[in-house]
Amino acid sequence: MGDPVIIAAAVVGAEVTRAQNPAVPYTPAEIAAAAVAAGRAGAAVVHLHARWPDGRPSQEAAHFREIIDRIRQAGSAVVVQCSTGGAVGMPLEERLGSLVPGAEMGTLNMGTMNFGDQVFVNSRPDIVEVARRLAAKGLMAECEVYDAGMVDTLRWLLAEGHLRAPYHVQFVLGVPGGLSASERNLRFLVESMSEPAHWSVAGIGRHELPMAEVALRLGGHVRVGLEDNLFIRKGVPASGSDQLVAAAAALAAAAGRSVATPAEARALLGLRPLP
Ligand code: KMH
Ligand code: ZN
Repeated sequence: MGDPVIIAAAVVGAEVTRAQNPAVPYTPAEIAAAAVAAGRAGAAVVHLHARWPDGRPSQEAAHFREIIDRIRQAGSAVVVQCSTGGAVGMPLEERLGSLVPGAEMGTLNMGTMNFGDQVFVNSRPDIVEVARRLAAKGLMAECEVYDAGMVDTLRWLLAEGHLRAPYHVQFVLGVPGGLSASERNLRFLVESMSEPAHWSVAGIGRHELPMAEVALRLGGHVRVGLEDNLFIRKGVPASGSDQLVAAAAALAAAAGRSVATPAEARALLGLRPLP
C-alpha cells in the first residue's frame, strides 16, 4: 500500500452557482458546513473560497475568518487552505484578503491564462509577491498548475529562491484555456517537476473522478468538490462536495490507498500539527 492519499475538497470556488446546482454553498455558515461534511466523508484538506450572500465571489477577510471559526467550532480538524486566486478580474490585494489567522495553506497560481472566455492574470511579479506574502504569514504554498509551462515557472521560483520546500502542487486539468485532463498530460507534468514534491490532481467537470483514479494509481493526491465539478455522474447533480469526497474515498479503497486523516496530511505535507 502506498502513502495515504490526501483528499482535498474544493467546496465552493468562485464560478459555480446555485442555479447550476442548489447544493453550492454561499454564506460562511453554509460553506463551513460543506467543509465539515467533506471532512466527515474523508477530506483531509478544504480549499476555501467565500461568497457574498447573493453568491458574488468574496475575498473578504471577515468571511474567511467566520468560515474557519465555524469549521473549528464544529470540531473539524481539516487542514484549511485559502484561495488567493479568488475570481477572474479581482485585483491582487483584494485576492490576498483571504490570508487570515487560522489559514494553514494558501494557493499560489502559477501563471496567466485564458480561463473560459476570460483572462486569469498572474504575472511573474504577482506570483513572486503572493509567494512572499504566504511565506511571511507562515503559510504553505499550494502551487496551482494549469498548463505545461507553469511547471517551468515552478522550477524558476525554486531556482531563484522565491519558493522553498515544503510546498504542494495541484495540477488543475481541464480548464478551458489550460491543459486538458488526460493521463498522458498528468504523467508529463509529474515527470517535469525539478524535484520530488507532493502533488495532487483536480480534474475539471466530467474529468474529476477519472483523473482521481489516475492520481491514485500514480501515487498522487486528489482534489474533488463542487468548485471543479457539479455532477456525481452524467446528468445527476452531486448532493454536495461530501458526496464527491465519498466517491474519491471509494476509488482510493479500490486502488489500495488508505485515506489520510487531517493529522496524517499535516505530517505528510510538513505542516505544523493543529494546536
Ligand atoms: N477562480 C479561479 C479563477 C485558486 O483558488 O487559487 C481561480 C482559482 C484558483 O480558483
Ligand atoms: Zn479555487
